[in-house]
Amino acid sequence: LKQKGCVIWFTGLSGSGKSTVACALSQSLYKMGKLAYILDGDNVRHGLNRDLGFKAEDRAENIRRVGEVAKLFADAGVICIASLISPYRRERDACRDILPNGYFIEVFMDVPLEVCEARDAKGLYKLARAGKIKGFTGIDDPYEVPFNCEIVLKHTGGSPSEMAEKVLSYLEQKGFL
Ligand code: GGZ
Repeated sequence: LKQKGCVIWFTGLSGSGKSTVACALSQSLYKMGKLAYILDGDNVRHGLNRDLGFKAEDRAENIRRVGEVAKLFADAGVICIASLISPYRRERDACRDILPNGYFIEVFMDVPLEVCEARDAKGLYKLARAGKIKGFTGIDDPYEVPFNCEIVLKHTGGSPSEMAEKVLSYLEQKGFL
């Protein structure tokens, strides 16, 4: 295997398109013959992190564990794509800090709450507004915008595959492809 692994870390609100773009990215990488793997908050929470909920310390632990697993994948030469709300700057930075310089690529899905809420694919915002889900990110739980991320994707920035394209050209430019 002649592949340099790295971690591509998608962060943003629920409904901001993290998983969709992550999926488009992984498909493009697959077509290029690159080994990529997605660690999705929603999925990981069914297995590795099934003991964790959504209170602050659980989210922090969720981020930490996914960061450690992502590092293992990257060490093994895989392009690991993490897709978690990961609302805390400190925990995201801690994930960055366990990787060599340049190997942690933070992608911020910069989508306004109004847009995410209007999408409401799973009806979770509606439940949160009704008070049926407590501590929902963006409604009554914090999201800390990144200060130093490598890539910012806005909802006005094109289709999911066009956004994935931006990440691909970044990877290309940095010698990961
Ligand atoms: C935020 C929640 C919550 C609360 C359930 N707050 O859009 P989804 O449904 O599929 O993705 C969200 C997912 C968030 O899990 P993460 O592991 O990415 O979160 S974190 O990084 O903060 O640990 C959402 C659903 O779980 N969900 N309850 N209270 N999102």
